Amino acid sequence: MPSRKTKTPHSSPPAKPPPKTWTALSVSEQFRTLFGLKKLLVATHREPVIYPDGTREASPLNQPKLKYPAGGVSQSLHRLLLQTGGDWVSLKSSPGPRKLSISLPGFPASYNLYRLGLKNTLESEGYQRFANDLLWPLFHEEPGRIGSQKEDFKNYESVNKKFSEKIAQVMIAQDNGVLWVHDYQLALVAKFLRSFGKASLPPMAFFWHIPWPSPNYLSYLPERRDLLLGLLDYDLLGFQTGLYRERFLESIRQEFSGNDEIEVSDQVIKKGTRTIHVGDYPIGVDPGRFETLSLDSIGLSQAKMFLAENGLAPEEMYLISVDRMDYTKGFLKRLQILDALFQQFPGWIGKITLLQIAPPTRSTHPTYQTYQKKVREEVINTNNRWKKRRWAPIISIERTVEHKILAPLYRLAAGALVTSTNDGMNLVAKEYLAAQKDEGGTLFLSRYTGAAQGLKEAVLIDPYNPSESAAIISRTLLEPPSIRRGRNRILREQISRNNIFQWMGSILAGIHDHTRRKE
Ligand code: ADQ
Repeated sequence: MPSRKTKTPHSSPPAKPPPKTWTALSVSEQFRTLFGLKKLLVATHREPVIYPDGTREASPLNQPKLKYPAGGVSQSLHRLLLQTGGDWVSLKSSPGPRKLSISLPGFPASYNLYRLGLKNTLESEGYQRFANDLLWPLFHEEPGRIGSQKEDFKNYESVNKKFSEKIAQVMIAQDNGVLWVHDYQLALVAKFLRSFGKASLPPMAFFWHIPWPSPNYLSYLPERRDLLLGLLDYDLLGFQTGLYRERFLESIRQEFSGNDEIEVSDQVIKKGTRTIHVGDYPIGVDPGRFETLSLDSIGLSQAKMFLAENGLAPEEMYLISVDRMDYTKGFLKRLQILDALFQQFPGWIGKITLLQIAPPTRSTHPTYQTYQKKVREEVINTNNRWKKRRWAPIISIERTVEHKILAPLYRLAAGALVTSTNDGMNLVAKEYLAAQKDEGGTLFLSRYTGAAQGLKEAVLIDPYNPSESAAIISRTLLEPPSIRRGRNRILREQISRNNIFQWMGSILAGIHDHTRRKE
């Protein structure tokens, strides 16, 4: 007879029919219905807070003011845990203590953040290299950018193991009802947790945020079987789209074709006595939050000030692009599209500007240094090629911009230019739509994003075909407003329905169903 502590929620009812529109509150209510008093445990590579530099250690009388990074996912999970309470394990990347209790005024609960410090620099560098110099380019189908070294997998394993040890400690103390691990940096956490031989583990869900490539790309990865088997140690595997899920299943079929222990069907993999649910759960944004921010009068005047400071007059037409300066976001392709636009349709010269908000990312990596240098050079070249009196076609801002200013910047833009050459989903596309209450702006969306697989009404462009993309952009910008509005209405309806809370709610319901089926 299992102890009360280790029992899975036998008596919990099935999930209620899903609400029409999910909210943070409905997910947290659903969580309570499904998991009772048990707590959610989240694990991510990156932490959801930034502890301020130079602050003395916290004490009850000296609570430092935490900052929050701009990322869409971490901030949504953060808000969910502030509704439900829970625990979170991630790497420590700013000063401050190893454990923080996170609370915010206006939210009913708080959660514990356990911050894992890596003392061994070589190990930490190897882990990051395996994740960012091998898995990242490979899974974005860019094998030419692979820069990892042979021993890096050992370090990747070792850091995943440390995560698992910390998670196991937290589970003992907190009696968590479900573990939810995120992304390609932490694929092996479940494998190590199982290897510790604990009699009972909570159901373990995993979400893969980046694309799953065509199976032939996996052959570049010597450790592909370890990675795939590691993933099969989770109970639920979530992918952004049906295409990525199918490719994952195909990878398993190809890699383990002669293995009688592994049986693959559409949504389920059987491995010995275990069943692994494999689903597609397209991630969304919190559209209400972006819409409200985009309409806020203070934010709007700050955004107008921001435009003026950067040389854009209020009546000037601009396209916006917002992404980390990563090669997968297609910065060079974007500049080629702009070139083609001015070449093919000279009427746009002096009439439209690209506002590119692009904080550098992974800047210590040589691949990124070279890429970012090239982007900067090409921005200068494009500006020199097309500038006219005081006007230049690109304003490039290399820093993060708070969402309260970003949302009105989205709203004021004539369009958003998303040019990724491969992207798991792309939240910026959905944030842009959420900010179009006036329904006036156009999303120009790369066909190589997960978002394009769901947002069928969007104006799709092909970053590998600059001249066709330029023609589409020119034509669409000249369309009557009624056409743009009609299109946006459908797209906005879609992102409202498939919002971030729906994503969370369906994954939590999926992992709960898994537990029920096991009983
Ligand atoms: P990312 O590659 O980081 O995410 P994306 O989905 O576009 O890409 O999300 C970026 C987030 O960071 C957005 O919320 C955006 O607002 C914010 N952001 C980016 N640049 C910013 C800036 N300059 N200032 C402020 N905020 C900025 C990974 C995958 C994606 C997948 C997400 C979520 O690569 O494919 O969509 O995870 O699963």
